[in-house]
Amino acid sequence: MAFPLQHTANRALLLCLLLLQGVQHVEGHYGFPFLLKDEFVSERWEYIRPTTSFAPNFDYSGPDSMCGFNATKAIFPVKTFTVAAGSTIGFGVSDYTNAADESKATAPFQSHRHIWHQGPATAYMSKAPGDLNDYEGDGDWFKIAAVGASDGLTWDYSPANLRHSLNFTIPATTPPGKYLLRAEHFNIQPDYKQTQMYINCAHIEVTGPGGGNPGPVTKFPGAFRATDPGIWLANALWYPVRPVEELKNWQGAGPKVWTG
Ligand SMILES: *[C@@H]1O[C@H](CO)[C@@H](O)[C@H](O)[C@H]1NC(C)=O
Ligand SMILES: *[C@@H]1O[C@H](CO)[C@@H](O)[C@H](O)[C@H]1NC(C)=O
Ligand SMILES: [Cu+2]
Repeated sequence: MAFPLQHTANRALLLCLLLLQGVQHVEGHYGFPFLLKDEFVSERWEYIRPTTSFAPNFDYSGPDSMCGFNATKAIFPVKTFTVAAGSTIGFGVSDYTNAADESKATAPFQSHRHIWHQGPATAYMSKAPGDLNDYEGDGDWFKIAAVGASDGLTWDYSPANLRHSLNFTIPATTPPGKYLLRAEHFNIQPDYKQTQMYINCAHIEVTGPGGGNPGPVTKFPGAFRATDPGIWLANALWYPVRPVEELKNWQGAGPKVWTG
């Protein structure tokens, strides 16, 4: 569940959503086990490196900050999705299943599900020297997206917008090769070390002419800390949100976005 403070402030919205959707959504946590591209919808854990839990991740500086819980190594091999540089792919959301270990769940994508918490999203990429299933993500990472609040009022990814996926565009000049693509949604909190992270990584092979020189680069763990501006916002906004440039121009922590 989210934190009581937020639930108090969000009670009207929450009640409204629960009434609309029945009671399945009482838990609020989620993961991104599906890969979406145009009309294509993957199976669960077909291209996404499995994680064992969809609980909120507070491990900002540990190994699980890379690709989620127990995903430093591939728990089991997944396929690599081929995508042309310049195109957009999505990470489809799933609520908790009833599996004790989420990597064992098999239920298909449900497009009426949506990302439950409000907050920004980021994406990073790291090129694998060989097979992605053998890659532990210890190479360089660069950031390709930071999605905040484009209207300066509400996070683009908020329950009110009923988004079923996090969508990111692979920069057009990304050098061809095999990459871990790390997607992250934050439930930003005003309290130190209370921001929730929801992270998954896809295995992708980028095709195209390349030509870009991605950077600046960073490492996982280590790209950002719980204390960094943008991870913990002392003035984090609840509903109703107010317009502040800080929110509109949210860039998150970690390196600057490389757009190719
Ligand atoms: C995200 O991408 C998926 C798959 O291409 C698409 O179905 C969905 O409409 C996209 N969402 C947004 C908000 O663009
Ligand atoms: C990570 O995997 C271990 C071993 O399977 C398991 O005991 C632990 O609960 C997992 N961690 C999470 C957060 O799911
Ligand atoms: Cu929650």
